Amino acid sequence: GHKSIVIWFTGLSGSGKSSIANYLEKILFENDIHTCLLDGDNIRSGLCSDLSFQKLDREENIRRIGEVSKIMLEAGMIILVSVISPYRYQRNMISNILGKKNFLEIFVNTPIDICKDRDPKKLYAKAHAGVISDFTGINDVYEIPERPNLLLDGTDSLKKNSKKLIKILYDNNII
Ligand code: GGZ
Repeated sequence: GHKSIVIWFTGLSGSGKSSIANYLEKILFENDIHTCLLDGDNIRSGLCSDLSFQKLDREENIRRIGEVSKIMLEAGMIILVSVISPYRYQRNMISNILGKKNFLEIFVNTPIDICKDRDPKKLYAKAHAGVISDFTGINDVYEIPERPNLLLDGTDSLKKNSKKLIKILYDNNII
């Protein structure tokens, strides 16, 4: 058996949050651990398709994802959340709502120049060209976590980062 927890990945677009979350989910699944993955990119095409990237809408996006996480937590799952979640106060608020012992803040720290080089959807290029306004890290804020439960280097291998995640889950008696 395992305990339930919310593993909250925060970081810039292109930092590698979703790749790491997907990789971890696969490992957990192979070990018969039930998970649920909430990915900003997917959620924004469904549950939050009415929302923009302006401050109030980002707050509403994160609020809803926090509430869904809470429901899933009560269902006993391990929830993997991958969203930029740029505002420190709001990440802290969700941690308090869920209870600190139920929430792991994972900061995927990748230098913005590397995110720009990766730019899989050419969003950084568009932001630079002024086609997209309010783009996180270019013309919108990202507040780095001050005391994340775990700091990952987004340029490290998925294998290395997933090992650190498995360790923190083990150390916290989750798995
Ligand atoms: C940031 C944007 C923007 C703007 C579109 N700013 O890397 P992606 O492409 O695939 O995932 C990003 C996703 C961010 O959604 P989140 O729900 O995680 O953001 S937040 O927590 O701030 O609400 C990115 C894409 O949407 N995207 N426009 N202006 N990211």
